[in-house]
Amino acid sequence: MRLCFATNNQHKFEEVKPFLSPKFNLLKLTDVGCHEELPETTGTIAGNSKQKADYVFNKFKIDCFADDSGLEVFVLNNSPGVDSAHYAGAQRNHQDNINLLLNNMEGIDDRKARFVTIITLILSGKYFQFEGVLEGSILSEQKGAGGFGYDPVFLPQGYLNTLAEMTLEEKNRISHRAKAVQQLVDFLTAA
Ligand code: ITT
Repeated sequence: MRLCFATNNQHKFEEVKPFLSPKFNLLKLTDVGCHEELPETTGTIAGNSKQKADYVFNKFKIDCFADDSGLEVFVLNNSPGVDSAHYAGAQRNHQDNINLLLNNMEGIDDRKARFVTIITLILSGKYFQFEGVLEGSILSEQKGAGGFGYDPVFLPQGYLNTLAEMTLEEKNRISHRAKAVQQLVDFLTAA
């Protein structure tokens, strides 16, 4: 089955690939001729996930899925949430985002946070959504050089290492994205 992963985020692609290959023929956006940014303007994670998949399905007429994810920090009213990628501005810089988050949380004891991923699959014109959540907390300084985004400051509940200190395989055993993708794979396998 040819299935396009509608993302311009190479890290997401690398995390998701092991779940789908070689059983499914996973295509990148560039493989289907898409070289542009995808629209993300709905204001919600579920909405943006559907919007990105919609864009690719309508323009390139291919079965596809999109992942929209965000970091929700309890004490910050669940921000950055849907704005996670551009929390510190339109430059969409991971280090700037982390710096702003740590500044906003300076002196705050309640560090509870969670990652959320919502995947939207469009298969033969039908829509399906899958959600994954990873609970944890925000450290006061960065640890580790792996992963991407907020991984260096995110400590999963029950673990001693941040997501950035884990290998891709370790992150894929527990992550929000892995949980959503596993549901996607189970659905596709049963379909
Ligand atoms: P696409 O829309 O092209 O898929 P993107 O990076 O813009 O790529 P999102 O809109 O879902 O993806 O942005 C989510 C942001 O949340 C992302 O840029 C990171 O800053 C952060 N994020 C998402 N998943 C993450 C993860 O597993 N670890 C750390 N940060 C993550």
